[in-house]
Amino acid sequence: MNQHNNDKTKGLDFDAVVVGAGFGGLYAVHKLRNELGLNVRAYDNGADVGGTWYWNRYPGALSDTESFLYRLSFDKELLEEGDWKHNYLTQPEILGYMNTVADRFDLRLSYQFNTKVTATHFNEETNFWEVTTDKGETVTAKFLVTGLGLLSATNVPKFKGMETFKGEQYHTARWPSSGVDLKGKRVGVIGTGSTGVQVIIATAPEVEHLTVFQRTPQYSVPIGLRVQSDAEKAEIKANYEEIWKQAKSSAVAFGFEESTISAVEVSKEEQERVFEEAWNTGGGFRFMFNTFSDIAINPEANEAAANFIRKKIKEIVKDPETARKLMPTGLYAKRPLCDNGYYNTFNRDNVSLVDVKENPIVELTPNGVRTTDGEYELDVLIYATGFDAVDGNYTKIDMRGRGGVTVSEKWADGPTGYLGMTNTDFPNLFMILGPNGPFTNLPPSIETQVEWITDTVKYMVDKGFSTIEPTVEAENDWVETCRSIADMTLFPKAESWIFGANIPGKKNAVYFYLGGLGNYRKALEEAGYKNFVFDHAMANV
Ligand code: FAD
Ligand code: NA7
Repeated sequence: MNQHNNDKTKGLDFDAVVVGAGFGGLYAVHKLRNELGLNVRAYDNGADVGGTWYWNRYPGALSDTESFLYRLSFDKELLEEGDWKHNYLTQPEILGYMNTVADRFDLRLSYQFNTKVTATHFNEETNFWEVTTDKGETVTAKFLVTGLGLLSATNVPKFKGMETFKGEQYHTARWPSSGVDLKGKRVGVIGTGSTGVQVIIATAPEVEHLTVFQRTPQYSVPIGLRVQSDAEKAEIKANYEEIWKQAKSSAVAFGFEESTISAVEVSKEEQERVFEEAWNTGGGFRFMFNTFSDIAINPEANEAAANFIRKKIKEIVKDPETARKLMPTGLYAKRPLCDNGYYNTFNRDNVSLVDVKENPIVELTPNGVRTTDGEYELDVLIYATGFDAVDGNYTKIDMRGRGGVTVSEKWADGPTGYLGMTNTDFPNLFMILGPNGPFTNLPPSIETQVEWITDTVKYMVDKGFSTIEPTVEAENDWVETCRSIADMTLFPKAESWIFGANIPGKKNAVYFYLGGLGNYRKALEEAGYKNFVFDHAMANV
């Protein structure tokens, strides 16, 4: 398409720049370059493909989506050839899969790795994006597609004395590819979210002593990790068409039907039976959404689920004081966790738990971590402290739209995205998993968005449009829709990254569309292009 032969394309280096080499970026390069025939340049600051799974190499890193659904569905042969050992995927398996995808569709050809995009400016005279990297290069492109990752910008708390600590310090999402030798060492882990839980379980058997610094106790259920037989995999593959259809029309896209039965309308015995069955099957999303319809909505139903998990913690953890500290008291309304033996790990002699709400961390010393109740000597300190989710990587870029407005200014009251992909003032910007996008098992949502983006780019090319941007009213309405759906749930009442509550000073806002993937796909279909302005300048003449 990029012919450089008329005024509209004069000075244009690429039809599209894609940022990111995770599921989103890779699929976008494939669709735009291999299917639409566009001239595409792509960047990632990692040394190779993988995104999340390139960076998160910490011990125990595991998907919490089941293996058969944590992949792309668009290519039948790729699906057919897919293989896995267990019903959940380890980080090396997922990274291997991303490499297969990259090789199969020659995607590396379009990438510059080890290259960070530092600035993206929309030029209103040319209608091109000017994309600058940390290598000092600036290129122009008509379309800017960002697959920057929603759990990608790391959150490293700033403790006094961090630079004085003589041991090693690692954030789980910047784990060295050469690995870290933890054998026989005194290791500390700060954080007990999904990542902390995994790293704690995996490192405990290896280290001399593990000290877990917990701020908020977690509700976690068993993951139900087991080997999947060839026969089971063959059956899944034989039914893949139906399976993907169901996932894409469901709410959370985790491969099960969400329950339609209210927990508060059944007897206590029936509640207990259903929870016990889900506990034995495994899976965090299954426990929250496959058991009853109202756990994330109705405080009474939520308390029934929470109580069941608390009872299990009491049964599993032998030391009553440790069990007390591990016992969550608030709502069960963060991203639902699952694990492969978390609470049981605290029965080990070499694992101890420090409650840093009761005894806050005062500082890091040359020898370890000092809390208000004493000093914990460590050789290695692991930060499992999560991410500046959703907009964290956007605000790190000097991203400017119409009138030079920066994305940080535009999102001062919380980030916004019409349909989770587009933004007023930022024409021809397409965000994959941008703000106000679906909260689900993510590959099917990523596919949905990349396919919409590709269709839209094609539509513009076919019609000869230079720019697209949503109307202000449409964006406001969408954000309002996201807010009202969120307010029907209990999620905003629990402090977590889902609402930006995990980062000190971050705006507590609605970062997701919690209406489910099926409804999101319907919303995309119904919206069409009626809420977009094409060729803004002409429209305003
Ligand atoms: P990412 O995979 O995050 O890729 C974004 C890439 O963009 C990164 O490589 C990043 O370095 C690069 N980038 C960002 N900014 C720039 C820049 N300025 N310049 C150049 N490059 C840049 N989701 C699920 O659905 N199920 C799961 O089981 C699951 N498990 C997870 C486990 C962990 C430990 C984590 C951290 C996340 C998990 N997720 C899971 C969420 C996961 O992030 C998504 O499923 C998916 O991998 C996101 O893909 P992506 O392409 O959108 O972004
Ligand atoms: P999370 O879920 O944000 O968890 C981060 C953990 O780190 C959580 O326990 C936090 O406690 C803790 N934390 C954060 N900052 C501090 C400070 N300053 N002091 C003590 N403890 C702290 O991130 P994860 O990486 O585990 O998971 C994110 C998603 O990635 C997950 O949902 C999966 O989808 C993959 P808090 O609870 O805030 O009190």
